Amino acid sequence: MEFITFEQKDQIGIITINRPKALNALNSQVLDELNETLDSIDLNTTRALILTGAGEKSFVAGADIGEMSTLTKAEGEAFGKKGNDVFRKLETLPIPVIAAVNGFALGGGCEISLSCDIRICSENAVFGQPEVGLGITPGFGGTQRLARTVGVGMAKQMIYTARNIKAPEALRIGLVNAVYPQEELMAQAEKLASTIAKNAPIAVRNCKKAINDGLQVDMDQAIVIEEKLFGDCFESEDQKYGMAFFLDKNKDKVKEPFQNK
Ligand code: DAK
Repeated sequence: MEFITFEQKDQIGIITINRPKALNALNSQVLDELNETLDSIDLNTTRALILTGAGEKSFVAGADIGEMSTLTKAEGEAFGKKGNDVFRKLETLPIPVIAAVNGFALGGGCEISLSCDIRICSENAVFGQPEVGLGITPGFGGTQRLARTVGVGMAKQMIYTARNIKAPEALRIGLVNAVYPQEELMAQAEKLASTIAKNAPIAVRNCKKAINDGLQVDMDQAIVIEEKLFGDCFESEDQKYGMAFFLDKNKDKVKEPFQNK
């Protein structure tokens, strides 16, 4: 792989988009490599994933404008499909994904962070959807996921004005959950991922699926989705162990790791 690195740290996987000369912009090769990397993750051992960008300046500065500039209509559609398929794969990955946004997250960069479950960022992070200033619409789900995350009014303002926002504003509007000094960002992302990884993995996965799938349908259907995924947990050994541990009155007992069974 030329532009993607993958590191396995116990139960946490870390994907780094590594194309710093172009501020980690997404060209076709980056998208292909990201797709391949997502396919290769061992979901039996990996319980949370972190996505970040190489360097201290940029998370992802968007889709590659140089590559896009000469596309024909058909090529533009193919590029858009490639991006959308990878972003959707990230969004529907069974395990939680944390975006550790370490700088610019513009256009496709903001959109890829929105495909992750949770966003945290460094103090120098900048978010925005500059597409209308380039003569295009956001094409990797920005018109859809931004509105679902920060609300319709704020998403429309960001997209129509193409104005970038800094980390404190991203925090205020709920685009990120927390802001950290750059040097603490990855440690904080790993701490968050470890906290998630300690919980029962089947239950965590079912929560992700219940939230994501439930948001696509009305409340009557959404609670049925939740009921089914709740019921499924009772077929797991982790549910039996987790509840038995709580009910056991022996004060000296030590909680064992969940087995993902
Ligand atoms: N693409 C390609 N190269 C990029 C890039 C990008 N998005 N962003 C930066 N670079 C490159 C620069 O060209 C420069 O390369 P060299 O000149 O050194 O070879 C290098 O990275 C460093 O950038 P700067 O010299 O510009 O660095 P500065 O600190 O001065 O400025 C910046 C940083 C992030 C403010 C600036 O680079 C910038 O404004 N970049 C562009 C940000 C942007 O507009 N991003 C959104 C791209 S549009 C669709 C599918 C997808 C999309 C749309 C539709 N369909 C399916 C319909 C997605 C669209 C986008 O993401």
